[in-house]
Amino acid sequence: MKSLTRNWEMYLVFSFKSLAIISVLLLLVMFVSSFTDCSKIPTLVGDASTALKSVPVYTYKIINTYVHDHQSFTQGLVFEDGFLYEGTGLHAQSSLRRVDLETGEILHLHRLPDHFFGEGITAYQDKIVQLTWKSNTGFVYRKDNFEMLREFNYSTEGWGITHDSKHLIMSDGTPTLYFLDPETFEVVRHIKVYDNNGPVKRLNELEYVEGEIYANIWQSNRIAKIDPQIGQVVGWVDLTGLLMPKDYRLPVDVLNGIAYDKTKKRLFVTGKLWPKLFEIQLMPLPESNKL
Ligand SMILES: [Ca+2]
Repeated sequence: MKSLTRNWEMYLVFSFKSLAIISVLLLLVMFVSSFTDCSKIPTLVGDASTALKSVPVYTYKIINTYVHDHQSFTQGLVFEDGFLYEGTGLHAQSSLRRVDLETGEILHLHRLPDHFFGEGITAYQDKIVQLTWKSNTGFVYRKDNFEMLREFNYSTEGWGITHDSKHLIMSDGTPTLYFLDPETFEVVRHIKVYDNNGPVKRLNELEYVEGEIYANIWQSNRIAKIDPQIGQVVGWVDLTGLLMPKDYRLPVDVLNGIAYDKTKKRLFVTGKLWPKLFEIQLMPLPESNKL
């Protein structure tokens, strides 16, 4: 009888030990499982908590309105040394021009050969770089007299271009932005642009503004403010209504063209065939309107 009791006690102890071991194993499995799920988050997102935050939306206040050549199919826009520089598109109509901001007068004009469809431009040091749409060809000019210095090639379509002082930054209509060595034009890295709804396509004209990349989204009234390190959209600018109905007497195309005056911190925007160019100030919408 004593022996039976002893066996029963040993059985209970063994059962408790087994239960404890099984519990620990289960907890371990749950922990590893949760860790594995987290590791599936793309490294691109980096800080997942940041990615899930709502994105601020900005509207605008018009500070100044200027004349813009309504025959200019704007594909690239920069402000440099007190002048606007504009790259225009369409076959047989593409150009690079230096423009007086106040009057809209074209001060210097370079026409591209008819078979090129001009796209984005950027002013890098003492040069202007201009892309073309489907010719895989870019041009480098002297900034002061538009003398052609060289051509270069790229494998994608050419849409927008800007720079961060270290690299040229180029769009091709997809969610990808390419960072190019400004001397060799080799791609040194790229980012995929995304917001809380996924990849953001149709990135068009670009401008580097105070540590962020601004990008026109083709065929929309929106500009994305993009973190250049990870591609996350950190703000949306809604420019709906910028061009008034009375400005539509002549055919106009989409919003396109962002230029930033680094010295006076002025932001300029226009559109393809728009009769006006605007200096605007971004106005954050209330918290409740965040996306
Ligand atoms: Ca620009």
